Amino acid sequence: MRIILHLDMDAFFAAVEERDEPRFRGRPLVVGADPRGGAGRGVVSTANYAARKYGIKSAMPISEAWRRAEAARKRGEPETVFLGGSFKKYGEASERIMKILRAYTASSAKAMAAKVEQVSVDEAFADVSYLKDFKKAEVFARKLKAEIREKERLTCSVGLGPNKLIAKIASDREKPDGLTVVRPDEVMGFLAPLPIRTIPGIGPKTEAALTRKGITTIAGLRKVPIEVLVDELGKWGSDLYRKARGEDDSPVAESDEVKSIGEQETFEEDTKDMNVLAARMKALADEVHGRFIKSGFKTFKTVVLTVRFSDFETKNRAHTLVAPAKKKEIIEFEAMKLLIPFMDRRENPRAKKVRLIGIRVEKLT
Ligand code: TTP
Ligand code: MG
Repeated sequence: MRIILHLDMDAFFAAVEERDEPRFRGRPLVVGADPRGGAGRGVVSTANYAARKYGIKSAMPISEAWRRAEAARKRGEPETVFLGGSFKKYGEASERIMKILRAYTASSAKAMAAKVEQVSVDEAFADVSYLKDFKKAEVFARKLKAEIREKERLTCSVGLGPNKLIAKIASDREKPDGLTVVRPDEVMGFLAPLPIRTIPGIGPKTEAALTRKGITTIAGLRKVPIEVLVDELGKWGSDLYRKARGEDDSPVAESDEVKSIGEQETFEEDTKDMNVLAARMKALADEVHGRFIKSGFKTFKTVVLTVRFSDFETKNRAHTLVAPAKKKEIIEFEAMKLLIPFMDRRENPRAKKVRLIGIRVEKLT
């Protein structure tokens, strides 16, 4: 039996601001673009729970958030604080939290098999199967939460389940400061009443397609035969069929477990300028190749590109060559090919700026 833990910080950026600025505490707070009195462009990064009561949420246009905050103020409710955000600070807090999670997971007895996978700035999975039972895992999760609260003075929500899918859905159920445990025999009942969009991967498109058929809950989704889902949605349909039943065997992948050589660069200023990006790519490919040569490895077979947008959303794209290679030009060429879709709607539909790019080579011999 596996026991997977998913940790997600509560209203992360906003919580860091509240922590560091006592006069903001308890007030509705929005981190995002400058609202410019309602004329601002750009979006909300996040809102704390007080601001969410006004209907303000991540990715909403900042002008809309401003309107809602103003409407609340005119109703006599507390005024909302708008902040541009200090991403360096969030990044540092994130690093310290991930360190706590890693140290904590590794310091427990028999933790040799424990693995931690960071998936975003405020979110990570840990495989704690070595704890053997859910009761112990629950005690572990409580201590972990207490440690983060004490050391970092921030709250998080944790989900425990038999796989990543269930752990992830569970951590979101009792936010903020939640702890949700879903044992293997509880999985089907836990999922049944939840709305279909709770399943990671169901975006607005799939949701709309299913709602048109009258399917709104996961229990409802389970009534659809697999052939119908595959017909409608292709391969994703069969994934969905399994997810509706709480099945997921994807491993918690320790990111530095893979032998790889890589470099990354955070830009002074976020950019969408292809010329700037291409120039930095070339420099990175150079550095990576230099380290590859020094490493003593003879060939690589996979080139991986990491792109982090200004809102910290991070994507990795990899290409594995048909034959092992050793030339710098191959790294450069393959990384560029992977970067191009980030310049348009394919990988960047909201035309976000890029904060960081990274290149790494893997499958070294
Ligand atoms: P989330 O974990 O999605 O949100 P959250 O931590 O603010 O709130 P919750 O309590 O619901 O988990 O994202 C983590 C941080 O990533 C968030 O604080 C800000 C940033 N972010 C953006 O900048 N833009 C976005 O669209 C989202 C979803 C998040
Ligand atoms: Mg969060």
